[in-house]
Amino acid sequence: MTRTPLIAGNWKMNKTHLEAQALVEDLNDALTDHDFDAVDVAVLPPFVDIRTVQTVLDAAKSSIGLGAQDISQHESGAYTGEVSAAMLKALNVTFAAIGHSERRQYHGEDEAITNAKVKAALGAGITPILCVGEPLEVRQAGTHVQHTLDQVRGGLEGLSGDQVADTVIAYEPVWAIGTGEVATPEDAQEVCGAIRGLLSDLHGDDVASRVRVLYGGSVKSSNVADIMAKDDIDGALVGGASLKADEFAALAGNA
Ligand code: G2H
Repeated sequence: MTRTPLIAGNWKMNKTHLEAQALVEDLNDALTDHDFDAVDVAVLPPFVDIRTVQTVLDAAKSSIGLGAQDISQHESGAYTGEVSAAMLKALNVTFAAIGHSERRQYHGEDEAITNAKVKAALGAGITPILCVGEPLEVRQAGTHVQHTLDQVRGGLEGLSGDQVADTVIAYEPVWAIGTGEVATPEDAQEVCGAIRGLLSDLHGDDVASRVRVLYGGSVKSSNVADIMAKDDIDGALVGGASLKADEFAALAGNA
């Protein structure tokens, strides 16, 4: 099975709506010659910027995909501050990051929550990007593979094989996030390969071969090619390097 790589830019809590407008316009221009059949590109702006970014992408008939950085597990109602899958879907959002390590660390998101959010996204036709990965102390203890696979198992609990095939999994070792300390391609492949192995055990080779597994953590235009040369790595979830149009376009071009 050939998987189309995905480069997704997680803007985190950066850019006002006017800054977001400028960034996505510049990015769309910078990607004029990009082959979107070969490599998918998406941006994940803050919630308040999504409408603005959608308007720019629609007007330009852009092939850049639109994602959210989070999604509510609830359908609607008295959940102050939450944004539902239906609201995102109505803005042409096609991806939602779920269980990013910053959500796990600062908002207490555990497997029950990530699992409910994955189901909410899939229920609305939004592709979940389930983020998993170990903190430094777990890596140092040598239990990083088990730790990460437990997060995958928990996040995908109760899904059918077809639903699993519609998800994206992003392996982001916490010690490599925003630190400039990128995992070696071999480190990343060890865990991404183990994730695909788990998917195969749970749902068979066909499903496992359809799931895109991304690496995230200090990915830049200069290191993306080495990381993606590995068999089980199908793209990248990019933070800091997605905030400059030229750098992110170069990164997508090198993917
Ligand atoms: C990991 C990544 C994006 P950065 O959080 O999800 O961020 O590329 O800045 O390490």
